[in-house]
Amino acid sequence: MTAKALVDDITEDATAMEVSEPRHWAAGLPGITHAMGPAMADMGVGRALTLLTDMNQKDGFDCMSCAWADPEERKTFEFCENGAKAVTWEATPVTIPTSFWAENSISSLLDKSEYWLGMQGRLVEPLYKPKGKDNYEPISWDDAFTLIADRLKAMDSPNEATFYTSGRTANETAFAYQLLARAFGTNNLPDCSNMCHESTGLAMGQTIGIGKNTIAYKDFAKADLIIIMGQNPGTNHPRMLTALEEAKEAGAEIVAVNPLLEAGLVRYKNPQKVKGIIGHGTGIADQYLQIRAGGDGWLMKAISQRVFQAEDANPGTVLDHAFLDEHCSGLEEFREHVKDLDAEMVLRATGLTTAEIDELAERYLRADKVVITWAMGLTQHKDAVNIIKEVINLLLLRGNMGKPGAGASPIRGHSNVQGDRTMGIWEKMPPKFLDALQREFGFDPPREDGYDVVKAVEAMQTGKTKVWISMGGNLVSAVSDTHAAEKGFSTVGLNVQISTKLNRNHLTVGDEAIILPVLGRTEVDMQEAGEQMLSVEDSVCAIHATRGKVKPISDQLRSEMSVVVGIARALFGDSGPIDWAAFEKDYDVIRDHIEHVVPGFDDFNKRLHEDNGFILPHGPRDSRTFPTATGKAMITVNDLEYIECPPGRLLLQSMRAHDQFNTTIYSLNDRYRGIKKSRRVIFVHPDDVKELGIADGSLVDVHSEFSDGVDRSVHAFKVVAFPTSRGCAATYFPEGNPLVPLGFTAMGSNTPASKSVVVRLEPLPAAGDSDATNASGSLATAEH
Ligand SMILES: Nc1nc2c(c(=O)[nH]1)N[C@H]1C(S)=C(S)[C@@H](COP(=O)(O)OP(=O)(O)OC[C@H]3O[C@@H](n4cnc5c(=O)[nH]c(N)nc54)[C@H](O)[C@@H]3O)O[C@H]1N2
Ligand SMILES: Nc1nc2c(c(=O)[nH]1)N[C@H]1C(S)=C(S)[C@@H](COP(=O)(O)OP(=O)(O)OC[C@H]3O[C@@H](n4cnc5c(=O)[nH]c(N)nc54)[C@H](O)[C@@H]3O)O[C@H]1N2
Ligand SMILES: [Mo]
Repeated sequence: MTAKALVDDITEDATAMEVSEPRHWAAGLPGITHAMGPAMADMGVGRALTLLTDMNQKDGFDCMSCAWADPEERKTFEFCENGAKAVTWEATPVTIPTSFWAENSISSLLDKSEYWLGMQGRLVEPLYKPKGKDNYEPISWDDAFTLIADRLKAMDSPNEATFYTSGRTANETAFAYQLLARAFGTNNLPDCSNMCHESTGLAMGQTIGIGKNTIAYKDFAKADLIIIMGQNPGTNHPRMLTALEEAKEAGAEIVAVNPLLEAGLVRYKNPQKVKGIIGHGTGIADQYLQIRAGGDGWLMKAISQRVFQAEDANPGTVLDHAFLDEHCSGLEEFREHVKDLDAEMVLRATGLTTAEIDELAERYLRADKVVITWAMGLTQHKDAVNIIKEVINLLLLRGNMGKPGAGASPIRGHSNVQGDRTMGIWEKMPPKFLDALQREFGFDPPREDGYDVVKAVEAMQTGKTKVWISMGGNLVSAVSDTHAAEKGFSTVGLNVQISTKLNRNHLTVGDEAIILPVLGRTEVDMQEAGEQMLSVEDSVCAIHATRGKVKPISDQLRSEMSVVVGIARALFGDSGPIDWAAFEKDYDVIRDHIEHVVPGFDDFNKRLHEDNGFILPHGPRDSRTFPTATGKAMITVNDLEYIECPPGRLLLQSMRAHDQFNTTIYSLNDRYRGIKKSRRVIFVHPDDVKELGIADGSLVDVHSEFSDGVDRSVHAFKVVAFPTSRGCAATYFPEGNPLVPLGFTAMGSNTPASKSVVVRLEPLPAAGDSDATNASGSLATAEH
């Protein structure tokens, strides 16, 4: 089957946008019918039902749409609308025919949008772009592997190669892939996590000794209070709404902290319940704090200050003294520090009222067991690491860690981004891990840190990268400063993309490029020893099996493991210390190696085959042991930043629409926010729209303002008055990425700070004026 002609008409024109009232509830019946509709239409009822009923089941495959945890008791349909979209997008019967590559030059495809590219269907044959040519052409698997190995061997240093990973890769493949990079001699292993929860990993690593969730799934239902910060679960982790509904039914209070009023945080209509289908559903947030972007650290500190004040009023009854004495350091310094907290600054930085902050403090003090969850609304700020440390401080004061119903809960994004890290996908894995690799495989791994995402793009820009290999993902669109990234990729000698679907990173290439098409998570993976399964780790450290269920869309596809092994054998031959060929035949072999290298994986094969998985050990969660420098949980003193926004400017964040998965666009609509037919939107508070003298619905160019003197802008976005906090604005990613300089990153974690961007809006001439016709164009063309 080939792509429908329909997508040829898509111009992504802001003037085509239809705007209606945003929703005040999420999911429910429309969610399910929206979900089932496209799946059924595209792939037929049989295939669709097999996929949807096997999704997230114990003997099925793990949904690739997010890293949300699975409940112990699975329902018949354990999926959400957006999971169904992800599956449909991957398991589509539409494939890209060989003729497509002769008919479409690379430069002509660059004019198409990500949406259009993704809609062309699955990649089904290895492709090669030779030097001096503007088209991909078919190449055999063996020739592709030989060519990659030749280019790697021809380099002056292994550090001229970079091995990127997106977070869908399963544990076994990720382990083999990092082994390939390190056996070759480099730690250049950037990954999507560098743009995602890196700030979390750093802040939690430094304070409690581990960068992962301190709660288990069942803790949600045991909590008295759940604070959801900087996260939009209605769109990005929809199954979390079921856990929140259960928590509410068990008596928990829920507080949402978010500049935008997000439908899923207001009300949830559970499609699996009668009251969700015909009733009003469940109200989610008991208190909704529309905070100024970047202000969360100030809010946390202000609550901590009120905790100390309550303790002073009733000594010995508010702080958890037993926990603090035994397990924490830094209490007195912190107590002194927050005494002087500037109340005016708190109000300015949070945009909240004293009454709102007092109310949250009262809720916090009333609750014995508190969970705080967060995602990109905290991690992608200039001051993200400090902000997250303030979350940890607040939790520690009342012992909200390592007990049932309480803890710090960063919710991961990509479905195996957490597992990839556990497996060694990181540019700076600790010496302990490298020593274990050395013992297990008998080679000396490189010890100097490699590039993270930002450093990798900087290295490309200075011509330091000869070979780039991507295990999934679409870095050129995902990273900040789109045009700088495009320039970087154009200097790379050989760009190898291991992918399921066509995206812009296949088109931003230098001399040579190779596309290697792989099996997706839904497809059966058959190797010499029989049908293979893989494993993933979710947000709450649960390792479980994932098995493809449907026949691969083409018999030319290889598994990601086969591709890693293919490159490794072409590069190292079959006589070295590592038996690569064995990895491919039977994935149990690599699981045995993982067991020897990575702590917590004892009896890996047995526990995966027999029990379908297990929970990784976690000191703070299991026994209140904190593997930090001091052996204690560290309460920290952090000098918080305040992002100044000069008059006439707005503080811009970029986030996901309901019909997208990162750079993959399923449709141009964002149902909950009332947007249809175009993504070129900027949401602004109605009073700011007025104050700026711009008409609601008019078109503007958005310019960011940084001291490097470069004018970065995106063209022709529609202004939509929307319930966001004053002085803040929001647009979608990746459309907003050209506005963020590459070097504008979170302090410490180097994560692009794409949610703290100061912008100004420049109105375009009104419709009817000759210039306004310029307002159409895809991401590909409009910003050049
Ligand atoms: N359907 C779908 N699911 C996904 C993804 C997807 O693209 N589509 N992506 C996956 C990935 S990789 C990730 S990382 C997760 C992302 O999941 P989220 O973190 O929910 O993703 P964003 O859309 O970036 O939403 C960020 C939220 O933070 C809020 N926010 C922005 N700035 C601030 C701030 O300063 N303070 C506070 N308190 N809030 C703020 C925004 O208004 C928004 O509601 O989702 C995963 N799941
Ligand atoms: N401005 C702004 N920028 C952001 C963000 C933001 O909120 N705002 N969010 C950041 C975050 S949190 C993240 S995680 C990154 C995401 O960055 P990436 O992970 O690099 O990007 P994705 O869009 O998830 O990658 C999609 C591509 O992966 C490939 N793919 C899909 N499934 C598979 C598979 O099973 N195997 C293989 N080999 N390939 C597959 C397909 O070809 C698809 O086109 O973006 C970051 N960029
Ligand atoms: Mo992410």
